[in-house]
Amino acid sequence: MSTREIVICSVLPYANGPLHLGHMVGFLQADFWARFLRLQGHTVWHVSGDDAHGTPIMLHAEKEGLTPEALIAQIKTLHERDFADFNIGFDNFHTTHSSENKQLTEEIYLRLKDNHYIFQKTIKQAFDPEKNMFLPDRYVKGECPRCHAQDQYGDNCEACGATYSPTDLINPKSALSGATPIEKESTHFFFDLPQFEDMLRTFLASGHLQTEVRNKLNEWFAAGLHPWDISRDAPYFGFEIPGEVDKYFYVWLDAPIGYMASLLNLSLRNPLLNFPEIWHKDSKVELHHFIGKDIIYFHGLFWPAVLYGCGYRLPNSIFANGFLTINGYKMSKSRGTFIKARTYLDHLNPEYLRYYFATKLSHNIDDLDFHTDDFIARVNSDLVGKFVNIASRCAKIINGTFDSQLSSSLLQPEMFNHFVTKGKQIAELYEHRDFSKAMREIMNLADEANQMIDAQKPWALVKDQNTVARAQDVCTLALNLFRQLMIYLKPVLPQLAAKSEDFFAIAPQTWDDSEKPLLNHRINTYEPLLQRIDTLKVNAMMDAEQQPIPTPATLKDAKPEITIDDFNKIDLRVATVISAEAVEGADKLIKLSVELDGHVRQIFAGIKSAYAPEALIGQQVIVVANLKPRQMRFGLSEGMVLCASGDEKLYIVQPQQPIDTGTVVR
Ligand code: B3M
Ligand code: ZN
Repeated sequence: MSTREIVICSVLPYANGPLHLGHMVGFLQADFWARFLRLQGHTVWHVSGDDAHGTPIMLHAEKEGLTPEALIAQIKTLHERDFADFNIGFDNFHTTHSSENKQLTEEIYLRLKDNHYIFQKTIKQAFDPEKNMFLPDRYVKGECPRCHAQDQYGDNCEACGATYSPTDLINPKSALSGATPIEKESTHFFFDLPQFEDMLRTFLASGHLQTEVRNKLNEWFAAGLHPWDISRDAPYFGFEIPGEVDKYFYVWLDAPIGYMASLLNLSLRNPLLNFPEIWHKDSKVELHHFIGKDIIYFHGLFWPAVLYGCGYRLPNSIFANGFLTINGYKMSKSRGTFIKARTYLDHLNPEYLRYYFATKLSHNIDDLDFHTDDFIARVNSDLVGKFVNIASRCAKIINGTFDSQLSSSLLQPEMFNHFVTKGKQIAELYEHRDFSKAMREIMNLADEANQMIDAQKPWALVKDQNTVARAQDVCTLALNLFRQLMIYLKPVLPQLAAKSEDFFAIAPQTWDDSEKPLLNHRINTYEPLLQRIDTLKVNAMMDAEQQPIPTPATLKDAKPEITIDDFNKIDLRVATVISAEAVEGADKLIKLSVELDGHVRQIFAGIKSAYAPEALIGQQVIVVANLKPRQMRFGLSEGMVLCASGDEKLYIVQPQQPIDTGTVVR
């Protein structure tokens, strides 16, 4: 087999906050692939880095009282720690705010300019006169011009889906200062994407994209390609455009160049990596991108066009993944489904998640669900119940009865060879990034190994002098099958594989080692390789992300907290107002007679500012029926009418008629 040189670029996460489990989907999938290819003997360079520029990061730093440089340095440390603890084996994790990226971005810009792919145009944009800056679309809010929903962003309406520009909003406001934005002109630099249409269509047809990705790109072709604004005005956190004043490169121009920068930075330390050769038009080095499905436009159109416009090579593939939901819900902080990578690591072994994602990842861009019950069941049943079980059942016999010595021949070589043959299929599934199918094949083989052990019953064979030798052969076969499966799982479970290699007292295995049996060899004493997932730990992880319910104390003019027992003392009843009149000498009071359960009661209510007495007659209200009657200056008040305040106004609380359950469809 000829070896390949392969560059894998994992998406660059924004240096604007912690990583969450949704991020890990793409990184883990790229890591599985990288580790698989390395096991196959190929040379792999897996790189990523933080995406450090742009307005949100600048404003975030400002809010924290930090320089953007300090913020992105802090976040990079956190990101790197999360990656290391999830065993994501990057060859380099760099940052777009680096000298390499500045140099490359400037070079690329100048090349594109020389090649007439850049033009200038004066455009009008929303400008915040208080903050003294141009406002990105997301920082202008106002009323949707189509459906009139309030508080919509400047680029599209979440209520009706309309897309527009911030200047179309009715009554627009700056989300930063609340000021009404003005329109201001500014000269911007545009990358002339439409010039690349033919080349992009050819790229698209090249067959290295997932069907869904290709369909998306085709939609964009149909809608027509537009020039791309690659500049932003000061203040901005990014690289200044050479030769211009107060103009910066838009974060999305220098972000993908960050892949190159990460490789360039790595090449400074690693002489085996030939940086110019990677980017050469006729490069033999493979280039693969792993991205989220929300950024296909940038990677499927802009990035290949930028590379091509500079005379560089194109990517071999752009592999997009879907989003992660948690127990069926979108990730949301308020719902407690925003699970940070660190929170997971605080409670659970990273290999559980690595395996679980592997069982869910296929070749398409469908969303995947982290379902906690399913997660626990899958990992416990597959990894502990099937896979590790093979070793634990047989290792103890070899350790205890045979002085840890494996037999010198295989009991059923055909079974071992069958696993070799299956290994080739599994390798193909890995190659095509069909991880879930690969996991299924591996677990089918684990079932076969367990069935063989069940049929042979080594624990019984070992008790009889006439069969004891066979027990050693059965366990030797079983442990060899386990070792093959361990190699097949190694891209996904590097830690478990390393522990197993220690147990076998063998060097780190490569894929090919699965074809050679391990015989006449002394193994180490078996130690449990993996614990079952403890449900309590999963619950603790979920609890850790629950947002505290706002206590009444955080409300304006709040009263002290009461318990449910306090509340249960209150007897609430529906009553009907039968008469209502103003009280002479009291500005706020209305004297009400209400009918409650066949009795009439008199209640004085301080609601005159909000209601005309006559409007209340015939209305249903809710009364605190067990309030101790109070003698007031104007008479006895025998209860209280429930009112609530909201929007600075006062409202009486009224019962809503129950739904007729006979017509409810469930
Ligand atoms: N930082 C968006 C994201 O994290 C952006 C990707 C850049 S990749 C060059 O999904
Ligand atoms: Zn709308």
